[in-house]
Amino acid sequence: MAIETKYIWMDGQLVETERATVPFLSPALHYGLGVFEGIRCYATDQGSAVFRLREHMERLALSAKVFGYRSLPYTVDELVEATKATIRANELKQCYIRPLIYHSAPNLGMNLDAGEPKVGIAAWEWGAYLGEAAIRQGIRAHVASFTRHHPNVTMTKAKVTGNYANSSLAKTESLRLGFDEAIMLDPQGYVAECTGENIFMVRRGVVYTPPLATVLEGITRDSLLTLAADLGIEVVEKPIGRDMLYTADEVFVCGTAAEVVALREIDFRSIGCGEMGPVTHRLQQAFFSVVQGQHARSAEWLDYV
Ligand code: PPE
Repeated sequence: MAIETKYIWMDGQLVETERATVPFLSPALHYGLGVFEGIRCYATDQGSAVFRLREHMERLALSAKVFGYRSLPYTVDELVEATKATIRANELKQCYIRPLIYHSAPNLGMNLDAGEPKVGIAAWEWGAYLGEAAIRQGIRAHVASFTRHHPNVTMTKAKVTGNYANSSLAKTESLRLGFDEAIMLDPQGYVAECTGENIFMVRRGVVYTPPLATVLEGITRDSLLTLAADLGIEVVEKPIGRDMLYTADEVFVCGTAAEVVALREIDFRSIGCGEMGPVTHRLQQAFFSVVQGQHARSAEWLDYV
């Protein structure tokens, strides 16, 4: 189904979607030169609220810095306000938000200094990323034959558009093999992350997740670590081998688009009892309670539109 949205914010103006276009001869398109964010806005009893909006826009600015831009045409505060204006203009109660900084230049070329960053923000209704059933029942994953980025090849802290060719290779392979998602190993062979989610495992009540060196610093990941601490669940960040996933009691993934989803099977091995485990369930419930405005952390993490 095509994305339905009326207006897209393009460099300071709300433009009708049909007119929000980028030239074919754009270096962003040819070389994957851009950085982006994925953000969600939820309907709550007090109105629409964006989850950790400021942190997402701060990460966007940091992605641009890692990528090599020396300055941006907008401040984080301006991008926060532009996001809210986009949601209001499209009369959305809940939505997914996609800010994109893309490289624009008079000529094709890879030198960032020969062009300038342009900014767009789109918002549209986007349901459960891995399907409604995934949230309740979990999904089946495989370990991808493609390796996740080496931090000195294409860095993992920046959400660079071109980096997602790597995710696309793994995701397409996974779906063609009949799985729902791909687990990617880092260049050393340790578990890194999925194509668009961070990964966790649970063993004897303790939650383990790979350290940040080779994965995206996920905002949902950070939120779950905080919620786990609030619930008195111990969390350890350490390198994880793929067989540690096979022998875990529970494995789950999280991300803005995916939210919190259990992996009930990996590489044809059922994980734990083969369905969402109790720790995953507690964290998933806490997460949804936060984004629906019903949790002690809601006030801190929700930004009302
Ligand atoms: N790792 C990767 C590689 C990643 O792309 C995401 C977000 C995460 C971890 C989780 O980060 P966070 O959203 O801050 O918790 N993936 C975004 C894009 C997904 C897409 O298909 O596009 C997202 O979830 O919005």
